Amino acid sequence: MVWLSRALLRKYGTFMDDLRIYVRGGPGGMGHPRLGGEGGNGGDVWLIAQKRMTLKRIKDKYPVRRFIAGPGANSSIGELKGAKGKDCEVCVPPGISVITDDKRVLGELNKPGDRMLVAKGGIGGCLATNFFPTKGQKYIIHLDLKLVADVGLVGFPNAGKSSLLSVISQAKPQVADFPFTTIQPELGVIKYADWKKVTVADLPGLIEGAHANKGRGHKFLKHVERTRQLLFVVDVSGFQLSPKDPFRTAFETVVILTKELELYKEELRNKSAVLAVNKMDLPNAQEKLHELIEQLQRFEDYKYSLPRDMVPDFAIKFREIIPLSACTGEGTEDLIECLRKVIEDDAEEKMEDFHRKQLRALHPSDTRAP
Ligand SMILES: Nc1nc2c(ncn2[C@@H]2O[C@H](COP(=O)(O)OP(=O)(O)OP(=O)(O)O)[C@@H](O)[C@H]2O)c(=O)[nH]1
Ligand SMILES: [Mg+2]
Repeated sequence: MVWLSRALLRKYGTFMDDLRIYVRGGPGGMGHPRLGGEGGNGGDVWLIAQKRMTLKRIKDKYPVRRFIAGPGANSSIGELKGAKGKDCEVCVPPGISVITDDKRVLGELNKPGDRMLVAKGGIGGCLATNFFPTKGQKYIIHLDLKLVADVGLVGFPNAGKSSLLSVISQAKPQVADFPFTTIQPELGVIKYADWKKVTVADLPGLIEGAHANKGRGHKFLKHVERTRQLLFVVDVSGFQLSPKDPFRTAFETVVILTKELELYKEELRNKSAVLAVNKMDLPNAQEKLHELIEQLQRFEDYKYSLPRDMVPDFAIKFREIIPLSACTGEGTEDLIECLRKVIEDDAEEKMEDFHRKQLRALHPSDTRAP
C-alpha cells in the first residue's frame, strides 16, 4: 500500500492547493529637508485573480517565492515630490483564500479580476517623519486554493464517488477497489440538454478523525466548504477501512460523516445535502436501503445505539435520498435531475430572500412585509 501511494503521489504530485510566499512593500523615498520636498511612497504588492493561473505556475515562474515592490523615489531639487515606487502585481488563480502563518484569513479572491492589497509600501520622507521614509509592510502569506464547485462529493473511501462522477459527467477520474484512490480533488461538469451546467467536485475519501486532520482530512474538508451543495455518497453495504478497523453500516457512515463535518466547522451542518446510496446492484441492497431509510427517519431513536462521540449534535436533513448504482447506471438519471432541482430551488430561495430584505430596507416601518 505504501508503494502504491508513492506511485500515485508521483503521478499526481504536481497538483498544489497551498503556496507560501513572502511579500514586501517598497520602502518610501527620502524627503528633502532643506527644500521641504517629500519622498515618493513605496510601491504596494497586490494579488490579482486571473483565469487559467495555477499555484504550480507561480511556483515554477518564481521559485524563490518573494514578491517585493519598488522603492519610492527620493525627493530632489529637480523633482521635489518623489515618484511612487512600482507596484508588484502577483497573478493568482481565482478561488484563493489569503491566510497568514498563524491561520488568520486576510481575504479571498473568488473571481477573475478580483484584487487584494497584501503589503503596503512605506511612506516617503516628509515633514511629519523628519524627512525619513518608512519601510514597506512585509508578511509571509499562504495562498490557499479552494475548489469552487456547485456540488461536492462527500464520503468514505471506496464508496464509489469517482465512479459516480465518471457516470454523471465527462470527467474520467481513477477508480479502483482500494481506499484513497483519489488523492487530489477533481472537477466534473454535468451538462444538461438546455446547456445548463452543474460542476461537481470529486473529493478524496474522508475517514474517522478527518476533522482532526487524520488522513490529511483538513486538506480535503476545506474544499467541502465552498461547494454549494453536498452530495453524500455511501456504500449501501457499509464500509471497513482495513481488517483492524471496525465495520460501519451505511447508517453509521452517514452519522460519522455528519459528525466529522460538524467537528471541522459547525456551519457545514447547515449546508444543503443530498444522499446517494450507491452499489444498489449488490445482493440484499434493497433490505439494507430500507433499513437505512428507517434509521435516518427515526434518527432520535437509533442514535442511542451508537457510541456517544459518534453522534452529531444535529442530524443532517437530506433534501433527497437517491438509491443508485454507479456500475449499472440505475438511478443516476434521477440524481442528475435532483441535483439541478435542489440547486435551482436554492437559488430561487436566495433571490426571494434578497428581495424581501430589499423591501424591508425600503419600508423599515412596514411590519406587514413578508
Ligand atoms: N458493485 C458496485 N461496485 C461499485 C459501484 N460503484 C463503485 N464501485 C466499486 O467500488 C470501488 C471504489 O470505487 P471508487 O469510485 O474508486 O470509490 P471512491 O469513493 O472514489 O474511493 P476513494 O477515491 O478511495 O475515496 C471500485 O472497485 C468500483 O468499481 C457500484 O455501484 N456497484
Ligand atoms: Mg475516488
